[in-house]
Amino acid sequence: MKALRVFGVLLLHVALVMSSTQICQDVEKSGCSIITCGAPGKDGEKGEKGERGIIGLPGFPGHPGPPGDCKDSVCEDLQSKLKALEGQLKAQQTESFFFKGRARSSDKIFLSDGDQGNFNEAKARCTNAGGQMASPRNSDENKAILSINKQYGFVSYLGINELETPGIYRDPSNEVISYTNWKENEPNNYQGIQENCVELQNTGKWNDIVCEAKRLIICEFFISRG
Ligand code: MFB
Ligand code: CA
Repeated sequence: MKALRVFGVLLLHVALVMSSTQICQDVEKSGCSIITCGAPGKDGEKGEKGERGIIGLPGFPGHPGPPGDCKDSVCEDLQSKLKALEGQLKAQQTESFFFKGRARSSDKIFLSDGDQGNFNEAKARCTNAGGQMASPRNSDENKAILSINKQYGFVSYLGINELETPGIYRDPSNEVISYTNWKENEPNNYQGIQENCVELQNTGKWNDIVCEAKRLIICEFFISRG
């Protein structure tokens, strides 16, 4: 816009110079001697401010704005539903990412983030999370824990151990266990080495192992029935 105005002023100036030259030549032709034609004189004083010009051309269209300028209630309804669905999808994606290893029994929930560790690491993880290492008390719980093994494709630790009294297996609260699901010929303290901890193999059967072995960490949390 500014460039256009500057150009216009320049054009006007050229036109004026040309017309004054024309007048000068015309006078010369008519033999008039009053006006002497020489080099152009100094610029005159700045004139008064001119009148406001005509309105300029419209500008280019702007960048597209954010979507969402609905024109009717149908659009508004769809838009709010879409927004809600997007929120739900995001929440579910987050949930399935963090809780892939999840299973339930009547009064327990079993959780695993897929990490592996030795017995002490597993025990610390689960107690720090407010639970304890998964310790099946019946075949239902054993199945639930097994389902997590299969989700990750790893063999898991159980909280059951004979650390306190060799030959006597206890759960994390130090109770002597009643339910067992040992594999054939287990527990065996293989090759005369004390295997004080227990793994849940992917057949669902138990095997005693050394507590330094790394296995899938699965924790259990009691669900209060109200
Ligand atoms: C043994 C088992 C032991 C080890 C070993 C590799 O069975 O009892 O705990 O897992 O396999 C032969
Ligand atoms: Ca064994």
